[in-house]
Amino acid sequence: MITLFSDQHALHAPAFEFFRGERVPCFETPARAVFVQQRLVQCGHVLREPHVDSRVVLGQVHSSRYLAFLENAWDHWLSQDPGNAARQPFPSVWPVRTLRSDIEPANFTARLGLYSMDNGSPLSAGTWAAAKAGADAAASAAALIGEGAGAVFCCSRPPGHHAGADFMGGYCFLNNAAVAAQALRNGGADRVAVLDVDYHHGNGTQSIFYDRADVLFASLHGDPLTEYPFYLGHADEAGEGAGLGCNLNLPLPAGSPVNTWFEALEQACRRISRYGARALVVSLGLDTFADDPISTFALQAADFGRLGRRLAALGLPTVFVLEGGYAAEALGSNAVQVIDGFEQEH
Ligand code: OKP
Ligand code: ZN
Repeated sequence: MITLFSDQHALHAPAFEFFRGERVPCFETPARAVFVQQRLVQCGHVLREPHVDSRVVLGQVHSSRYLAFLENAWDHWLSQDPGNAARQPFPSVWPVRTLRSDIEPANFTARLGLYSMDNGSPLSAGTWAAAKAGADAAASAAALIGEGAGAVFCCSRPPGHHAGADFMGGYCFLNNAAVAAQALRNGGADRVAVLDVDYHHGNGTQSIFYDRADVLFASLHGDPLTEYPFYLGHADEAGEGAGLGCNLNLPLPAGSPVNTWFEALEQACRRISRYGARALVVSLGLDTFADDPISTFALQAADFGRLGRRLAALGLPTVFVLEGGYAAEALGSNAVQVIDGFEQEH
């Protein structure tokens, strides 16, 4: 399988996030991608650099004012106070119900809140460059599929599936899976399915495509009643307008066993087949792993091979985009299990 990797990911390296009211080291670290990169190389995969600029596709899935804010956020932060170079910006106020989000405030913290769903998406100097390289990988993967590649794996970070059209959230800034799906549509695929197997619901991806019939979003994830992102991902969210019937959520109770997870995967796969997708994007979160420090599902290494084999059986050109997964040392082997399982069956 073609694998795409850019070392630009390492430019996104905030030091801490908030967890239970305290500053803790970030769970989403550069080491994550390095573990995957190293394992890919060890297993004989040849890594390529992204070669397509995602700028135009980004403008189709994100609002222009959000993109402008994100690209310039660090410079604006520094312009408040040069000492901010050693500090991390966090939002502290949000335009929730009754407040206006149509007017962009001049104040930096107010704008940061306008464009964030939580305080859990720390920025650093190189966030834009890293996130843009991930989006470029997604656009490149779609281009390679257009040229006849069977499958492409994007080894990128930060993840993307919580990022909506005009907000960051849950360690995510640019929605790489949405970029891949939109780029596949632009390349002529009539119908594209996005399957999100991350532990957390891909609220950003769902919302970007919610009113569209040309992109099916299917997700299995921890029940939002108890699991992040809490405010989206319920079973009754079926899509709206032209997109009604093109959204499938399979929330599972925290702590669900492996067989329950694979039953949900089976349902999602059958829905994708029935939809008649011409291409597949997989939001490949590996935080369903039993040893993940922030999640509660129970997959073991061999289960990731089984996942890869089931996805291959869909028989679709496939773009894999790395999302979450916080047992960093195990990420490489679990990612390669999926890839090798997929290739075995293809
Ligand atoms: C991102 B992905 C608050 C901690 C909660 C939310 C988890 C984001 C997961 N600081 N963080 O879907 O793996
Ligand atoms: Zn996750």
